Amino acid sequence: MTVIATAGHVDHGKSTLVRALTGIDPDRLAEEKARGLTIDLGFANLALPSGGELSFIDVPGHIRFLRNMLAGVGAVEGCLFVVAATEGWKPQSEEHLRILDLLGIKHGVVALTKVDQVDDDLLELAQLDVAEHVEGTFLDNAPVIPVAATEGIGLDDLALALDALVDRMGEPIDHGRPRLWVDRAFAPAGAGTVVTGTLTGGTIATNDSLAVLPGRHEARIRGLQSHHRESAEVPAGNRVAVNLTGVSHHDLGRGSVLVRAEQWHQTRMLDAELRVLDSLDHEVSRRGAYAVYFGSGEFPAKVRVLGTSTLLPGDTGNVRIYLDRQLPLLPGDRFILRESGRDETIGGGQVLDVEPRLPASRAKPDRSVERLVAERGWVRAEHLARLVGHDVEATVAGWVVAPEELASMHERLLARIEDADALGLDLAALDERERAAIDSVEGVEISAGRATIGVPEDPLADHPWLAMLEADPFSPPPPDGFDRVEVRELVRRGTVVEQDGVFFAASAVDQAARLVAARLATTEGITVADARDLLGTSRKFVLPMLNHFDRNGITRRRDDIRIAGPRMPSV
Ligand SMILES: Nc1nc2c(ncn2[C@@H]2O[C@H](COP(=O)(O)OP(=O)(O)O)[C@@H](O)[C@H]2O)c(=O)[nH]1
Ligand SMILES: [Mg+2]
Repeated sequence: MTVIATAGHVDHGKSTLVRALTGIDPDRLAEEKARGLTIDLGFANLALPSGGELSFIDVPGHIRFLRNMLAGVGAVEGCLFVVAATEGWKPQSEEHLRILDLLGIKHGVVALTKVDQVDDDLLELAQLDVAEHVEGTFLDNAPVIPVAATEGIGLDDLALALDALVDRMGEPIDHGRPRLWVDRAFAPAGAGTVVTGTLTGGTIATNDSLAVLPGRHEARIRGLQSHHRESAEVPAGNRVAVNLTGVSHHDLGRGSVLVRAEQWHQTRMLDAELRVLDSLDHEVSRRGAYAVYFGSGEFPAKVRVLGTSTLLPGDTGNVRIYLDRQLPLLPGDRFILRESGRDETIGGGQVLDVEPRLPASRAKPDRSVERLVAERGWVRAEHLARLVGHDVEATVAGWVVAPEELASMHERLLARIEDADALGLDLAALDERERAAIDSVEGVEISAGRATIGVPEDPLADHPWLAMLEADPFSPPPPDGFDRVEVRELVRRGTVVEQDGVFFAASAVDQAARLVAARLATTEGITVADARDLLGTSRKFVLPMLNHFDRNGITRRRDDIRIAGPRMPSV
């Protein structure tokens, strides 16, 4: 479903046209009905000839209510632009067109109203007037449909043109990051808090928990309505009424915004591209109290021009905007900038960077992801996604890294691996970024929590102590002077056997077992003294050896002799 806004000068017939098309009077308020004047936003749905549905946000044309108009157009992508044939182009025709243009709205239909009040010549003049004023804008090639709402003239043609408009606008974008700018909040009896707005960016569903911003409130969706129908979920691009629990209607209102907190970066400072209106009669410098309009909201702001010190009418330049509260914004978000004091529209544009890192004097904002990464060196992929509004593939485990940062990290890690002892670099000694990057060091091998380059040579192969043990198998030397870590590792591997504080080469144990087995083949048992003589060693060594045999079932002890155990090697 598609949402569009009306636009155009006051009294040109916007509300009358919406009512004639939809049967719904968008002027809801008693004061509006009494004065015949739109003050605040109105809403109505149209069943299109094709079977689709279109929602209108009807905006006031009177200059005094421009901020309400801005709240209505902040989240739409198309418009029904109304010009009365009787009056032709008027100041708010111009201002509304400029605003829609600055907001990046690309699609529209022009209704030339009150044609029952003009003759053919005047109608032709009005058509030329419109054509001249929309030239070079997004309405340049838009259809212009003559209508008289009060007489029912042209309404079918307009409905067809709106159908084609909806086609041209295409499907609303859904990037899984719903955002609902609130345009109304109220508390109907017995229903908690209800807000309405235009949903963009993603789907919301009942029971979703949403952050209510600005502020710290969390609310849960108890019920959802779109086009006056209850639904369990509502996709992007729809008008929606949301029944919320957990938040009072006093805590939110027009300009509040509902999002999933974890998906958005909330910012008070942003860099943006600003297009200054041609028609402005002064330059834009740093002074002045500004109001910036995002979505349905109006927010006080300070502005600093980046690069040059001032922007002239018609210029496009970059500015840093300082808000007085945090908003969930993204690059590409459109805004209008007005000067509060003079009550005039300065211009508008789009957000470039929601988390500027460089001081204003050096900032050169644009929308590239590469710049964001380059300015940070290292940025968590999930944080970057919040800064750009879409997922970015991580360079190394969970991080997006600038190429030159990663290269220098690799160099540092390589040097540390080369400096490490033969077992390799202990991963426990690395910080988080180093650990994330170590996998991608060229040629690295990770094993048992250590990093080496290439398959590590076994530092224990041909160990000198092992050679000494083998050289004197039954009177082995102690490991004095050898690295304790290496000694422990040799025992762990079973290359060396430890018993009662004495270390034997495993091969010595095997050899001794075979000698004892051979002797026990000829006699029932041997004493310690027999074994000592058999191995040609002393009690100091033969006792641990026999104890090792007992423990491993090679021999069994019976009083003072050893007899064959179940694991005695066969001879
Ligand atoms: N004769 C005639 N009057 C119209 C037509 N459309 C609107 N009007 C009248 O113009 C006045 C302003 O209309 P309204 O819809 O309130 O204008 P808005 O301010 O643009 O919303 C009302 O008195 C309408 O009855 C039309 O097509 N023909
Ligand atoms: Mg109106």
